Amino acid sequence: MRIDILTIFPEMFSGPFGHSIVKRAVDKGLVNIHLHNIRDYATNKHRRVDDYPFGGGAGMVMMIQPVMDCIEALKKERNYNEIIFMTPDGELFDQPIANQLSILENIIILCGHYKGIDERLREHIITREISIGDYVLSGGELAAAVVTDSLVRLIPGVLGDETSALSDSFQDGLLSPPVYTRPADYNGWKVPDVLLSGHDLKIADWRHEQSLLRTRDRRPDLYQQQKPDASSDNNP
Ligand code: 6GU
Repeated sequence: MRIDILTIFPEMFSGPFGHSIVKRAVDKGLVNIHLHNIRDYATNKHRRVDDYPFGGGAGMVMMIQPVMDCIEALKKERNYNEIIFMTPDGELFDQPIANQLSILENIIILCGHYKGIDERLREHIITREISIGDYVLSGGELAAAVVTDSLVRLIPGVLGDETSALSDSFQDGLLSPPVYTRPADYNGWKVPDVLLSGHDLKIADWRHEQSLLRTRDRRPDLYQQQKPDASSDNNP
């Protein structure tokens, strides 16, 4: 998978992409992440990428020209499956969207700033608009880093078997069960006996039950969407 990120702050990505799983995936060649500074494509004298809004009002608007020239240059080299614009009025990002995007070959992610981008970019060139939640960030960079991280960990080979993304919270519509490590007794704080039992089937049952309880208590909205459990079909 190749991800091209268009931003006026490429340095903001060195933290999130320079560590842990994303860095390992890049180093292993499982994903290619390219950062493009939109300002490098501005042709005007002061390399401006924003201008005043027609009709007046507060805030600046990201101009068409530098964004368009950057995207056109990329599209000359390869086809893109999606050109995504990060924006708080986009579709709410979730695990199913992450799964969809993670199987694509080439995507562009455009990070917005200022008051927004010229609407004509959204009409004519953007294919998908994504928000990461109902709150406002100063720009699309942090949101793009969140989306990229969630995609990269789904690419086959990025995670080992022991950390398989299949066991992540949300992957089956449920929250993950609690986990414990040594010591089994920390000054009287004990690990549930079943986890020390060595009984794999009982442990799997306990974890599933904990997932259900957690989801019911913390995310009733997700719990409601659960398919009825086959084992309770015959219950009165
Ligand atoms: Cl994608 N951008 C900005 N600026 N704010 C956000 C967002 C994106 N998603 C949630 N808030």
